[in-house]
Amino acid sequence: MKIAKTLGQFIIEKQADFPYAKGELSRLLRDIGIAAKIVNREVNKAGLADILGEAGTINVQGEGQKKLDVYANEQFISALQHGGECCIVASEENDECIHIDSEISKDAKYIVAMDPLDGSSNIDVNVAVGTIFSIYHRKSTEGRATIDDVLQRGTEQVAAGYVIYGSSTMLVYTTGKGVNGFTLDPSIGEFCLSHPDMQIPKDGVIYSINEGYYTHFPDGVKKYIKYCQVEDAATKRPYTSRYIGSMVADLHRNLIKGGIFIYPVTASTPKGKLRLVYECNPMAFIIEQAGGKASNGYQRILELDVEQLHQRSAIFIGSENMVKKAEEMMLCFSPQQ
Ligand code: P6P
Repeated sequence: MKIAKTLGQFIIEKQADFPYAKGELSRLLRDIGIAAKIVNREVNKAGLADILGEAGTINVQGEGQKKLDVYANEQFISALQHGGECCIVASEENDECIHIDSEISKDAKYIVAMDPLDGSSNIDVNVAVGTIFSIYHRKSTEGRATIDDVLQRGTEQVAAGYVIYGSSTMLVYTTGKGVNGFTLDPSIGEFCLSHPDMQIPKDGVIYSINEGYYTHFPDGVKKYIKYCQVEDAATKRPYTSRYIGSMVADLHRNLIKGGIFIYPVTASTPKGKLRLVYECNPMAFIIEQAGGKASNGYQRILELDVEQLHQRSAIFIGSENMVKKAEEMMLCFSPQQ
């Protein structure tokens, strides 16, 4: 029986893709993979261990932190602190960036921005959750890394990926040369290449949006939703509505099957809900590398100016032709102010 290539073997094999790297990015991706396996172990037994429920703390977003949120955040930060390749970490769970000043990291040149456990409100009901990460080179190699090293445009990403803790646990990532997916084989404790060269279909029949906020959506979004619901055999409409409420799970499904995910601005989230630095930018990098499209309804996500660590953005992301159609509706019915 042919053994699938492990994440570690694949990373080393692709080392040649980074002519200037001397293995640092490979080691950084390895460190993230290790933390993902540790978090996976706790997520998979969440119902058994005393790790469900509220941690009794509030994160910078003002959201109640689940115990697994806090645990996942600690595990990824620890892996990055001990791996020696990362000089500063930005996390959804922390108000400020975390500097890594250890001796082992003194020459570290990578920045990591992450959402350690996205969709955590779904943990207690056993719905798939995920980790999202984004990797940059530090802009200057002089002195200590600063917030300016973190606030870079999405186009500057060196790598991005996500882990989905679902019916199986997968790590999907890109370094700008396509997207590859690895499934965790618990029998050997390794992520194994299961989805080489992932491509999102140019068209899809799934639209993913929280229609509970319909009355608060911009007219362009309302028009697009109605477009999805109109009977038209030639374009395979009406489309199917699928919304898990876990960005990683919704986008992973659309990456494989085709589809569009929309989280627009609403009355209560006038700048959008999802965070640009550690949710929208990494997912946009991945989806574009898989042949899809990602915008805020008007501008390419990866080209948006990044001014604040926890800044939010609207996001229209997925199959290229579906995003283009939604953008047409936005241009027509909700022109950018
Ligand atoms: P709503 C989870 O809290 C999250 O950040 C994303 O994973 C998800 O897509 C979105 O929020 C769901 O938000 O308002 O539909 O519950």
